[in-house]
Formats: sequence, C-alpha cells, structure tokens
Amino acid sequence: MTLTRRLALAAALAAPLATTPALAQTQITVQHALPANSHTGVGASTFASAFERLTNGRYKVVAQRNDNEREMIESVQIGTIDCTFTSTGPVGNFVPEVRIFDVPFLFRDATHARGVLDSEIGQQVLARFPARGLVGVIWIENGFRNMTNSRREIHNPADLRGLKIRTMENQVHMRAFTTLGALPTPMAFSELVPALQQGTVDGQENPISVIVANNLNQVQRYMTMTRHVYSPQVMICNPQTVGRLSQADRALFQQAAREAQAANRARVTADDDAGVEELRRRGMTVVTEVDTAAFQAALAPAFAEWERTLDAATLRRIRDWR
Ligand code: EAX
Repeated sequence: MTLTRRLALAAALAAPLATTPALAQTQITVQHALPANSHTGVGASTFASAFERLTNGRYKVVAQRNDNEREMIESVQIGTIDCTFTSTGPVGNFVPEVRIFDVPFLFRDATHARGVLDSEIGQQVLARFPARGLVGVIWIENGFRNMTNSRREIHNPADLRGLKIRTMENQVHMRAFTTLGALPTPMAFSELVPALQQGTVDGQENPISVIVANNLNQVQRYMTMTRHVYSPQVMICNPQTVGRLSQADRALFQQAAREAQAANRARVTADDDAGVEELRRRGMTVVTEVDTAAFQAALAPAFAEWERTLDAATLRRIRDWR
C-alpha cells in the first residue's frame, strides 16, 4: 500500500470515530436576560461550558439572550426552550411562594441572602416549582437594587413622591413603590429603555450590575444607593429536559449549575465594588447617603400586609438567619 493510500484509509477509518460525539450530541438551550458580558451572561456561559466539559461533549449548550423574562418562563413551561436564568421579577406569577424573597429590606447583605437561598429555606421554595410545571434548579442573583431617575436626587421617601417608576411585573415590588408614594409602572425589561427615552416613566430600579451592563446611565441621570431590595435570580428548567437526563448526568447538571452560581455571584460582587465609580465616570450623579430608616418606616403598612399575605413564619426565619 502506498503512503497516500494508507493515509486515505486511516482517514476513512478515523472519520466516523471523530464525528461520533457530534452525532450523539443533545442540545440544551438556555436563555438569559442580559448581555453576554454581564453577571447573567457569565452565569449562562459558565453553565454551558461546565456541562459540556463534564459530559465530555455529549451535550451542547446554546446560551441566548431574551430580555423578556415572563416570556422566557412561559417558553420553559411549554418546552420551546430548556432553561432560563431569570430574576424573580415575574416568577411569583408562576410560583407564588417565591414572592417571599422579593420583600424589601429583608436581607442585610449578600452573605445573608446567599446563605438563606442556599439553605433549606431556599431549597423548600425550589421544591414548589414542579407543581407549576417547572424545575427550580439553583438560586443565582441579580444583586441589591438601587433607584435611578431623570428628575432629581433621591435621599428619602419624600423625594420619590409622584415619580413614575418602572418596576418589574411583581406585585410585592409594586406594592412597595405605591406605599412609598411613587407611581409604579410594571413592564418587561425589554420595554424599559424606550420607556425611559420617551419619558413614559421617570425612573427605574435595578442592581448596579444591570445598570452598568445595559448602559442605563445613557438614559438616567441620578442614582441613589437605596439597596432597597435584594433581587435573586433563579435557573429554571423544563421538567422533561431534566427528566430525560440519566441520574449520573443529573448530578453533572447540578454541578454545572453550581459553577454557574459561583461565577454569577463573583461577577455581581465585582460589579458592585466597581459600580459607583464606574457610573460616576460615565456621568451619573450618584447619591450614597441614604436615609434607609426613613424608607423602612415608610414601608410599615406594606410590611404589615406581607405578614398576612406571605408566609410570616418563614419571613421571621429569614430575618433571624445568622
Ligand atoms: O434580570 O427586569 C429587571 O429589571 C431585571 O432586573 C433584569 O431584567 C435582570
């Protein structure tokens, strides 16, 4: 046999072997709300590369952006996509037990929030997802939300009075802003920038990570470090997608999700640390002196209502968590 023929034969024998993994590959589609270069994009891409690596390429994970979170959850529910990384904004409309984590001033800091979500308390809420046709895989995060607007500096609740503030489609948040004297206007994130540009709303509230990744400084002049509510995110998947995984692959899936969680949280911490300076550099007026006690006092009627409408015992366990 000539060398050329031998090489051709070797190539012919090797070719099917080389293509076998690709043929056996199962594709998983994950959508997330924010740009690739954000805490959410980093979470999704970390999940993708981790799960592909852990399964030696038997799975291919495609990460896509979709800034309508309600739409992503509906798509996961009907199975047109496999998973989403979403804020809890609209999730309470699907799994009402999640609303407990949307209560303002519930978490003292990131350590408190992450600790509670990773504890039995967070697991118990994830366990409520299957009854709603969804699988809650793991808690990730958006971070503590801050107020921005185009009208004035906000130092206390009186400064908020009469401002039209876009909120997420979340009844806990809407109640909070009504109680504070603002005019909450719920809408999907996809509608936010046009609404701010057109002046349909005066302001919005989001963690620094979101404000920086989406250049909201271009449409908002003032930011106040209210940190008025912690904003969790959650990885939600379609039950059939998860059900099709072998037991061993399900463990790898969970491991990939944990790697995504670590990358996401590290990025939120980094964004928070650098954010005030970065947004000032971009020309925003950032107010760091906030009368937090005044905001908490103004919310008293809403807190009393949530004691009745949400799970009061769990709220207490969360507040007492050390
Ligand atoms: O999940 O809708 C929102 O304000 C969310 O914080 C954002 O889309 C990131």
